[in-house]
This record gives sequence, structure tokens and C-alpha cells, in this order.
Amino acid sequence: MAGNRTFTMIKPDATTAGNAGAITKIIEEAGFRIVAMKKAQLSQELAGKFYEIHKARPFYGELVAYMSSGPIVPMILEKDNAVEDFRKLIGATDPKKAEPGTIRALFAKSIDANAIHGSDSDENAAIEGNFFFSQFERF
Ligand code: 3AN
Repeated sequence: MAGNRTFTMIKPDATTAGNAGAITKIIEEAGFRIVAMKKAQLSQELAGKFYEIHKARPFYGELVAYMSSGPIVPMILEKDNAVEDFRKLIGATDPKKAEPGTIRALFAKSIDANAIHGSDSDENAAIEGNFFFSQFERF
């Protein structure tokens, strides 16, 4: 059975551009409840740990440099079928391929500065949520 929580992070491009509020509004209007939320900035070391699963990919170095280059807004979200529904709401990794109306189609600048992250499985949603939030920061 699909789980009811996912993890997301508004990336430095969208946060710096002042789009965090507009993106959060779209997320809430799509029926997701915010369980945890904050603003943070990752060091290179922490960004490297967060994206450890992509270590072998050619874009890993750029991804880590980019994700530690500015502020982010991580969140844990709740909704039935959360992981799959949220991936639909954000659209394809490459904003040129993202469906019109999706968050990446509306706000992403490029494949790396693509506005927002969404967990790809229930297991990764739990790992990623635990990376950023303690049990006392979930409501
Ligand atoms: P998604 O975030 O859509 O799940 P993944 O998990 O394949 O995409 O990739 C993780 C992150 O790595 C993406 N959000 C994007 O920022 C970056 N990325 C993925 N593919 C590329 C690529 N070909 N070139 C540069 N960055 C990439």
C-alpha cells in the first residue's frame, strides 16, 4: 500500500527568486498538509550526504555545489498516495519536458536548477524527512 507522507525541498533557485510562498500555496491547494517546514542552507558536506545515492552520476559534483549554493525550504507533506501524487504535481526533472501547470513547468530554470525536489519512494521519503527533521518538529 502506498504511504501517506513525502518529503520535498524548494531548491535555491526558487527560494532565492522569492517563489517559496507561491510554490507552498500550490502544494497546499493540491491537498497536501504541511507536517514540517523550515528554511535552511546545506553545507557542501551535507548536500553530498543528502545526494549520496547519486554519487556515481556525472552531475553529482554540480548537484552538490548547486544545492549548497543558497537557501532551501525542506518540508514533510501528508496526503493519500503522497509520493506519486507529489511527483505528478512537480512534473519531469527536465522542465522542458514537464507538463504545463506543474511546479517545474511554472518555476524551474534548468535541469539542475529545477525549483523543487520530491522523494521517489516511500522509503526515500522517510530517509529524507529524517535527514532534516527531528520527531519534535513534526505536527
Ligand atoms: P528528480 O529530482 O526528478 O527525482 P533525479 O533523482 O533523477 O531527479 O535527480 C536528482 C537531481 O539531480 C535532480 N533534481 C536534478 O536537480 C539533478 N539532475 C538530474 N539529472 C540531471 C542532469 N542530467 N544534469 C544535471 N542535473 C541533473
